[in-house]
Amino acid sequence: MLASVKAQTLEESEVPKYTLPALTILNNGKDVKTAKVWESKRRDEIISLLKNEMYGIMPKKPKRMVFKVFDMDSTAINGKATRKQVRVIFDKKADSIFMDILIYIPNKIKQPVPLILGLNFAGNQEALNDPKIKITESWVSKKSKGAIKNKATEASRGNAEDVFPIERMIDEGYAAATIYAGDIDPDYLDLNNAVQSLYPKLQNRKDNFSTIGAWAWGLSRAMDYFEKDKQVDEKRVVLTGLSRLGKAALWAGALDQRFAMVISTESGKGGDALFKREFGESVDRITKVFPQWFCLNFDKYANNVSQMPFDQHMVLALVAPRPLYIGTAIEDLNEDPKGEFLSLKAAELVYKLFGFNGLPINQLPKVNQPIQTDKLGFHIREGKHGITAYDWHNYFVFIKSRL
Ligand code: GTR
Repeated sequence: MLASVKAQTLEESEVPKYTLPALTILNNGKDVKTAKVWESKRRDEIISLLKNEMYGIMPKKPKRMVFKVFDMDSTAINGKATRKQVRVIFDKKADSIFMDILIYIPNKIKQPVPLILGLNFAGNQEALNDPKIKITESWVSKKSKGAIKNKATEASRGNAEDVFPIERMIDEGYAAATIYAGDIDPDYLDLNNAVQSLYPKLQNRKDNFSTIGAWAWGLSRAMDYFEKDKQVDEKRVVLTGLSRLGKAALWAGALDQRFAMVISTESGKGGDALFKREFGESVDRITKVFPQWFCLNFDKYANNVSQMPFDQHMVLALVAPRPLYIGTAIEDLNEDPKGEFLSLKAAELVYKLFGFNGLPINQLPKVNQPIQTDKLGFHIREGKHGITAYDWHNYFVFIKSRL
């Protein structure tokens, strides 16, 4: 049984007074006045704070990693695309630990093509109703549609076509790639299994990389592959993610500057929303319901949010000066839409250091009124937690003029 969880605030009037940790003051107390000092000094300070206290430290790029293209078919999606499936074995001496990248590349484009990447919740076979996609053999949640005893089945093919619209991406001239998050690290409490088992020296450390950290690490390994794939323009890779996978996309995009753009949908606490508002999902809940997501050091903030020396505006600021879009929904109170907006609003300071615009407003915008500046995007749509055609419409507008 789960230990009792502190009640969650859904009343704006109960939001405590808080001060966000400063983005542009160095640990030695000096102001960061230029993008150069941000890049050369403050960025690293913030990254080590977030690694130590929240997401865990991360291993470097593995030396013995191998990529095996085990499927290639130029007749996919009615001849519009080439499907590739690539197995990434992180360490050739431990080949039972791998992730499979599913990639579709538009056939009409002959030069290296920009790509949209996102993790998926229950196996690559969910991404498109294409019988040639390998069904994941990794653990999947029992809640996944079609899962039997934590294994994916044929019944799950194409379940998530709306979440990550591959055919639309192909039609718009982008390659699409997806990876099952659970190939990298299954979403249950075991901080030493899957990819973490490759790094025994990190085990039992309070700053060992967590599940969200592992997913982010896996996204960077996908980028290692794209750098080698001549059909992909690795300088134009957009990272996307919904909800917990948005948390991972943001963290990967924050750390790995090879990603050209990040789009996060309703990633909430541990993603784009401010913890210090203490509105919606609490740190107490997230550390008890999902103890695998963050490193053990993070648990000490469960009922101690005011003492946190960091908050999520720092993660967003690390994406600067690259384009960043946050999408949310009015009924998704668990993720705290206002806290998602205010987090982006706080992060704009760093975009301004680089000479780019901040958001033209100070308050959460009205529903269905998207804002797009030179580098930032935000919308709050009507409806519940999830991702809709409306979200994707706005993302494509943003991507087209900024990638
Ligand atoms: C919820 C969790 C959120 C969000 C979401 C999801 O239960 O409270 O932080 O990540 O799951 O991933 O669907």
